[in-house]
Amino acid sequence: MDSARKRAEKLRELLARYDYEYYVLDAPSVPDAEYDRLFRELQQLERNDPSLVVAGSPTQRVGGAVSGAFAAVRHSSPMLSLNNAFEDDEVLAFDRRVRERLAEEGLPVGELRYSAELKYDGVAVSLRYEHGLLAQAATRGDGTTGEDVTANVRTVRAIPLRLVGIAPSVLEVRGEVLMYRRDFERLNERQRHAGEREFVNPRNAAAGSLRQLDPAVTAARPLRFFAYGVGEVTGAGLPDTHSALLDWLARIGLPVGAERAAADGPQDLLAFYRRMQSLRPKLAYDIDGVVYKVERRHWHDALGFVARAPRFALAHKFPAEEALTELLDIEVQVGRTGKLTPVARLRPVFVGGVTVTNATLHNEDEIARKDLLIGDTVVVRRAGDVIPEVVRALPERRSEPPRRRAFAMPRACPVCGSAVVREEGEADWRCVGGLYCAAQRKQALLHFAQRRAMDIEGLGEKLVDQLVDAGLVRTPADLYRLDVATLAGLERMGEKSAANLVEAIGRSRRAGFARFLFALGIRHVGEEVARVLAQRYADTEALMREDWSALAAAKAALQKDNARRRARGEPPGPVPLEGIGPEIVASLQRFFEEPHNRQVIAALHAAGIEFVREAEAGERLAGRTFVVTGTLPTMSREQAHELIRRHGGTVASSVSRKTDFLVAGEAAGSKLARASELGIAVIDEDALLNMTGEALPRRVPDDPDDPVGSDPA
Ligand code: 5U1
Repeated sequence: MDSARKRAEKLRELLARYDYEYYVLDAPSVPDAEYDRLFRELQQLERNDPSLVVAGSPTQRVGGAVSGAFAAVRHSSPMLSLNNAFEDDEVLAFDRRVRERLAEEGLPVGELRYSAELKYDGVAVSLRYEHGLLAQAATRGDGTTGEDVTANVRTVRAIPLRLVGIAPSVLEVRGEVLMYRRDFERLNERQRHAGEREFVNPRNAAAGSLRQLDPAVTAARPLRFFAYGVGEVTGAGLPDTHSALLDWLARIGLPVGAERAAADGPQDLLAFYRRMQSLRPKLAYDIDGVVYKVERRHWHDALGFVARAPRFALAHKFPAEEALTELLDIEVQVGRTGKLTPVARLRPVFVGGVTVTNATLHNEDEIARKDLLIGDTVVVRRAGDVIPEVVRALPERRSEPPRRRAFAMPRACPVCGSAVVREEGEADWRCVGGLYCAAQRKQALLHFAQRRAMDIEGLGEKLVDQLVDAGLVRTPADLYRLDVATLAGLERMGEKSAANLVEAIGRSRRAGFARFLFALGIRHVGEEVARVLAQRYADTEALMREDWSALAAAKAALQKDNARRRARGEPPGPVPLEGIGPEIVASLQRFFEEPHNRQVIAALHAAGIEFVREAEAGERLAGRTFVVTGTLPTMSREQAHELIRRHGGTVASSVSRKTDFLVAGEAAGSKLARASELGIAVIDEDALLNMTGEALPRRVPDDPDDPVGSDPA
């Protein structure tokens, strides 16, 4: 047998197995992108040599398999699939084809408009309503014949059993059944507790739930539905545009996605794509792209079909969020608080729109739980801006030793050789070297200098590496002794950048007290805790004088008293340092009692650090209350909140009469409506930045060991 024939056979075998896992078991072992890659490879082999095509080849079947557990349903009009585009050029080509075709048909191309909506990552179903009553529900199956899942669909509360108002004698609604991400997490938690199989992702959970043999099980699963089209319609005229059709479906009681737009041409379509791509991580459910459709429905037939996909529509897919690669090695990084983090070194792989080479593995338990061996083929996921993660290994693709080996946590710090300890009840190992450990020193300096802390522009990783390795800087206080001549002698530092850095360090001497406290890197003291502390204590002296044990005891007594008051229906009394629990208090005590830390603080004061009242650091927004909603063009919601607070403003979560400004971005919803109702000023991101007098904010690079502001150490 020649090698192409052998390869085709292997591919058919693999694809058949993956089809079975996906459609019958609802438990795929490989990402969709891997399936697509193998599928395309087989298609190519068959194109090159048509004698390789066999009747049972997966390329000869469109869509999924039918498991046989449910009765077959022949769709009265086929459930079509969509042509896919991945690149902007393909969208332009789609638009050109549509225009050419309309012109050939003698239709007024100048009146062409599109509608754009989300491509839900769920399970396609067809709902048949007869005289307004849900009569049958079927999965897509192979597009011609699906499975009868009526009994199960009847338990989905998002799907009306009876339509509202006048309904056609027959109406087939096409749409997607899906599961919200948070419902999926909860379901998997329940599955875990019950010792049952967990689902790989919300789509598979939705598919598995829909295809339960016992409808009572489906009923207990939180499924949702979004309608996006119609099949057979008898006994009614429908609106002529796709947008109006969706509005009509919503009016008769069917859930329709809110994220939609009308578009005049491909540039509008691409703008919608980009907006939805940035909205994607914030949506409650998974989407895998957007769908464009020609607005005028009576032009759809004129445009015709290619195979089973209509020419009037196009799916513009987002880059795959999961891909396969090889786990080359597991290295250990030491963070600011000494935490040892295993990091996966990966064969570079393009996923979620970027090339990923590393992913944090969090701790040794995580590696054991995922049963990862160095040398394994692993699934890597990168969703939105979330840091990449290794989801699981594919044991069936396991290589032989010596490439495959188990990971063991080092018994000494890989940077300074100090002992490492894992305290009871903790998941992490820590180096006990403290500031003796160069890795901890470097991370502490980077934390001190970051924008949200002392904001020393230009003090980046490469420079900190050199300063620590050359012994020029041991603690943050040493930074204030650096001069231009010393800095200019370092690699990649000219006179000019050295002078700029010295100036930035100098500027940081006047800091807000909360920022300074955050900058010290006290365990468990993120920005919010630092703000609370800065309200109660005027300076570091006051913190060093505090009797933390007495404070902890007083807090515990007051909290007990408040619990009694609440039980009596009385209002609770004030508790000092509200929201700061015993763990944080203990950490403050440890930090401020440690002689080395007291020395560093004294040295910082000797270097000229002086505190400005936080409001002085920026009081342009003082006394004003802001609510932020929608997707802002450059800032995350958290960054906008931080900016407002930094300038003395107050952030609220809902719009009320007390709100002064609503900062609204793309897809602002009910808050925008409420603000207009109340006559509250609505501003955009630019206006907010102008009010603060700040230039566009710089993004802080993520440190997987040390998410800014949350201090997980
Ligand atoms: N939003 C949306 N998803 N989706 C999937 N619209 C849409 N249209 C589809 C499919 C398969 O097919 C049309 C041809 C009706």
